[in-house]
Amino acid sequence: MNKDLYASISAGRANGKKKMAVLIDPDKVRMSNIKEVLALAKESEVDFFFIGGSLIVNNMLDQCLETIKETCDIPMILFPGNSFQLSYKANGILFLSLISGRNAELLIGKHVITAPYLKMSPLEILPTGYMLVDGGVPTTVSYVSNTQPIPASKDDVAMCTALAGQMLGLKLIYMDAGSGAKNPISESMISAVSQTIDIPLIVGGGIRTPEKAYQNAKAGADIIVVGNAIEKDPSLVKEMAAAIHSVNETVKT
Ligand code: 1GP
Repeated sequence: MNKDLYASISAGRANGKKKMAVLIDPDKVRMSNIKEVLALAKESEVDFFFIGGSLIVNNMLDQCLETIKETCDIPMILFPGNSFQLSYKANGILFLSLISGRNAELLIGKHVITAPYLKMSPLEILPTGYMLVDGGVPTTVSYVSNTQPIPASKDDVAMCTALAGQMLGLKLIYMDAGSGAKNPISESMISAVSQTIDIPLIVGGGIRTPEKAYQNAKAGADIIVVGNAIEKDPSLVKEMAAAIHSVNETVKT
C-alpha cells in the first residue's frame, strides 16, 4: 500500500514544516469557481486538498476529483462525512474515528462496513482520531453524529482524548471546530494537544485570516485546514499558504 502521504505529513511534523490543506466541499463548490481556487492553490504550493462535506447531496465527488487532477498534482485526500463518500480517484482517505464522541457507529461501526472496500482500493489509508471541539455554533457533524463536541475551554479533555487516540494506534489527530465555526480552536488547546502527542496534528474550523492560520501553526498544528474562507474569497489562498509556510519550527520528539 502507498505510504507517501503519511511519510510527507510526518516528515513535516519532524522538520517543523507546516502544511496547508484546502477543504473542498463538492456540494458547495461551483465548478466555475474551482478553477480559480486550483490555479491559486498550485501557485501558492498548497500541500493537500481535503475533499468532503458532512452531507454530499449532489453526485459531484468524482467530477470534482477529476477537475482537480486535470489542473494540478496536489494530493487529494478524502475527508468523508459518511461511508458513501468514497472514490478511487483520490490519493488517500482520512479513515476517521470520532473519538470525541461516544457513538459506536462512528468509532468503529461504519469502519467495519467500509474496510473490505478500502482494502481493495488504491487509496492510502490514514487512520485519524477526529475530535470535534465546540466552535460556538451547532455543527452539521455534531447533529448528524449525535455527539457532543469537547467544550472549547477543556484543554485537558482534548489532551487526554488525543493521547488515547495515539495510544490506540491512530496515526493522525484532527481537531475540528466544524466548518464555518464562529470560534476557531484556541491556541492554548492546540499547543496543549500538540505537546502531548507525537503524531501529526491537523486543525481546522473557522480559520478566516492568515494571522489566525499563522498562530495555529505556531501553536503546534502541523496541517491547517481552510474551507469556508477560501470558498468566499479564493484570493485568500495565497496569503494563507504564505503565512502557514512561513512557520518553520522543529517540534520536540
Ligand atoms: C471543517 O476544518 C474544516 O471540517 C474547515 O473549516 O470551512 O470553517 O474553514 P472551515
